[in-house]
Amino acid sequence: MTHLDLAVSQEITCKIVIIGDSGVGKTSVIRRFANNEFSFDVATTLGQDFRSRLLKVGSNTCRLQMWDTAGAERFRSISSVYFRGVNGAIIAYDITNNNSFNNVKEWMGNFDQLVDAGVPKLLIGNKCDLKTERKIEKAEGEKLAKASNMLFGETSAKDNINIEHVFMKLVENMIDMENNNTRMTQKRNSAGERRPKPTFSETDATTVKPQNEERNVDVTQDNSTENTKKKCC
Ligand SMILES: Nc1nc2c(ncn2[C@@H]2O[C@H](COP(=O)(O)OP(=O)(O)O)[C@@H](O)[C@H]2O)c(=O)[nH]1
Ligand SMILES: [Mg+2]
Repeated sequence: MTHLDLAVSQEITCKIVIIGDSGVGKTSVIRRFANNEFSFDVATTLGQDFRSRLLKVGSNTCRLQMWDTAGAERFRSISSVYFRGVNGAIIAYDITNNNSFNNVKEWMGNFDQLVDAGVPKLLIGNKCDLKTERKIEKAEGEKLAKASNMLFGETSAKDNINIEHVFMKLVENMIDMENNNTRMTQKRNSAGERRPKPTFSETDATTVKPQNEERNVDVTQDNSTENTKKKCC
């Protein structure tokens, strides 16, 4: 884990993963948010890859790395490396596909086995542009999310509906969570207890965003698509 010198750089890196059945639109959602692009012909490359986008958060810069399963979910063979150091997760289903909704619980179970319970999760019902083909009512998604303590939103990667909003909600939650952890850690430290490992990768998140600062966040597009052999620090 690398700690940045904040005098030199104010940038932190946060990692989110997206999971869910094949075909629900995971890759499309990431591409829409990272590069504002969409295609019906999404080429599948096996392995993991991620895209990133720079977000201006308060006076700091967050490089949001969005890791894609890149097809591995078809074989239920997502490596645990995918979840390492994760700060937030998106679990996706397709509102026109009952199976993809029924499988959400299984995806959540997989995630919870590998990742700290406190990591914020967002449930999305994607393809909400397909109104006449809808099988899952919005209220069902909301209910499941509430019962599982997840954020929720319906999205369309195709028509760019709600994508920006749900990602920002997740990032805000990740930052809140980290600020709370840091405050608890500071209390524990002053009581002489051992400091737990920080969730955010490159520096303490207190530097990310002062609590109560205005939330909505300026966004700077960063069009880099990167290959994942690189370790997410
Ligand atoms: N109508 C519609 N199609 C979508 C949407 N998102 C993805 N798709 C299409 O659904 C198919 C599967 O998308 P993909 O991103 O590969 O899903 P993944 O397997 O979960 O990564 C592709 O043909 C996409 O173009 C959406 O919001 N609306
Ligand atoms: Mg995909």
